Amino acid sequence: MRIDAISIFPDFFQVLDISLLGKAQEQSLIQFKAHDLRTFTEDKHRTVDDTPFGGGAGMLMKPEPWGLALDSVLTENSVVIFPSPAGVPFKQATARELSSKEHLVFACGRYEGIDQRVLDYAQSRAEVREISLGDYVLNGGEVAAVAMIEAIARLIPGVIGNALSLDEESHSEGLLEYPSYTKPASWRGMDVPDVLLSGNHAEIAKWRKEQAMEKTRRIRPDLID
Ligand code: 6GU
Repeated sequence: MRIDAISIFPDFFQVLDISLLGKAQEQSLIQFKAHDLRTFTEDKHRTVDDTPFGGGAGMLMKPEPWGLALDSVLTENSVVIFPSPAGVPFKQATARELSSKEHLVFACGRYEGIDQRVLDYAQSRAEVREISLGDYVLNGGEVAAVAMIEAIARLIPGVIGNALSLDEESHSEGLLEYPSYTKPASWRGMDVPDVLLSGNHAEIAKWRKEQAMEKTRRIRPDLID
C-alpha cells in the first residue's frame, strides 16, 4: 500500500518510522511519504491560509496549494481522507476496509479547516472520505491521521507478525477484550484467576467470553445490541 500525507507539519509523521510500521516501510509493505503543503505555495511568504468569506473567527486553508499538492500525488486508484471532527466516525470496520486500498492520501488541515472547493475537487478526481476520530477537537488532522494510519496499516498482511492476534483483539468481535495475565501467578497478594491455570481450554474460552461481555456491558453498553 502507498500512503501519502499532505500537511504543513510533515514532521508529525516521523513516528511512523518507529516500531512495526517502520519495519513495514523497510520491507516495502507500506510506502509512506509526508509532503509539506508549503512547497506547493507560489508566493514569497509561502501562505497557506486566508480569512473566510462571509466573516467569522479564524483562518481557513486556501485552495491553490492544496490543488497543486493533490495533483502531485493522486493516481487512478487513490482514496483521499480528510481528517475532521465533522467527519464520519472512524471504526475498526473503517480501518479494515481502507486496509485493502491501493493508495491512501491523508489531507491534513489546520486552522478552522480547508476551503470546501478542495474537497469538491478531490471528489472529482478520487474517492473521498471525511473521517473523525471522535467527538473532541484536535488542533489539526496530523495526529488523527497518524492514529488512522496505524490502525489501517497493521491490518495489511505481513505488517504484524502474529496474524492470529488480530482476530482475537478488542473490537474485532464487537466486544472489549477480556483481562489477561502473565507470570508470576501471584504478585503483591493478587492471584491470577484459577481457571487460567487449569489447562481446561473450553473453560478458559468460556471465562474469557463472560469477562469480555461483562466488561463491555459495564463500560461500553452501546456496543451490545
Ligand atoms: Cl480526524 N481531526 C481533527 N482536527 N480533530 C479531530 C478529529 C480529526 N477527530 C476528532 N477530533
